[in-house]
Amino acid sequence: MPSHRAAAVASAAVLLFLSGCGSEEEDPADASGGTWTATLDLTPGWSAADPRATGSVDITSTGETSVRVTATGLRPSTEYMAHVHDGECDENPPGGGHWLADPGGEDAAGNIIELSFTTSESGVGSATVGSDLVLDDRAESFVVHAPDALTAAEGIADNRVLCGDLDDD
Ligand SMILES: [Cu+2]
Repeated sequence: MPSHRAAAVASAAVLLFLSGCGSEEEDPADASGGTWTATLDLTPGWSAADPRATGSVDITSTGETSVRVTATGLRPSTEYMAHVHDGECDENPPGGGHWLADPGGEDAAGNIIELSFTTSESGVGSATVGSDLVLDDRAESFVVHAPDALTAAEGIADNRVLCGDLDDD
């Protein structure tokens, strides 16, 4: 007797995959948003005054913006300002002007991405700031500014200590 061959009756199981109603949609025309990183390097004007200064920044900008900056080698217990800028670091001055959310709007709070941090006694500073503004590809760099009083005391023409060109992740 030939061995019985079990006839497997494969019933076609109809599987209903219920996809979620809210499928993800991306608008290819929307150039806003993204993530960027930059290594912050000394600008030429400060290379003699603060030779060990360096830093980094991580930016996530999707719907809203979060900026995290860390820096070392700065002056102790000093408040620094920082912004997203619209020029590259090899421009003069390094980083050009502020990135403006509305290019026709004011160069002021509410239309720029700005943060400040105060360094420790060992010259280390960090900060994380959130903003409702969403960056776009006009954002080119991140600049850390020394206080004007320190800049003047050092006899340096520009207060831009650190600058980093933003790289898209
Ligand atoms: Cu600035």
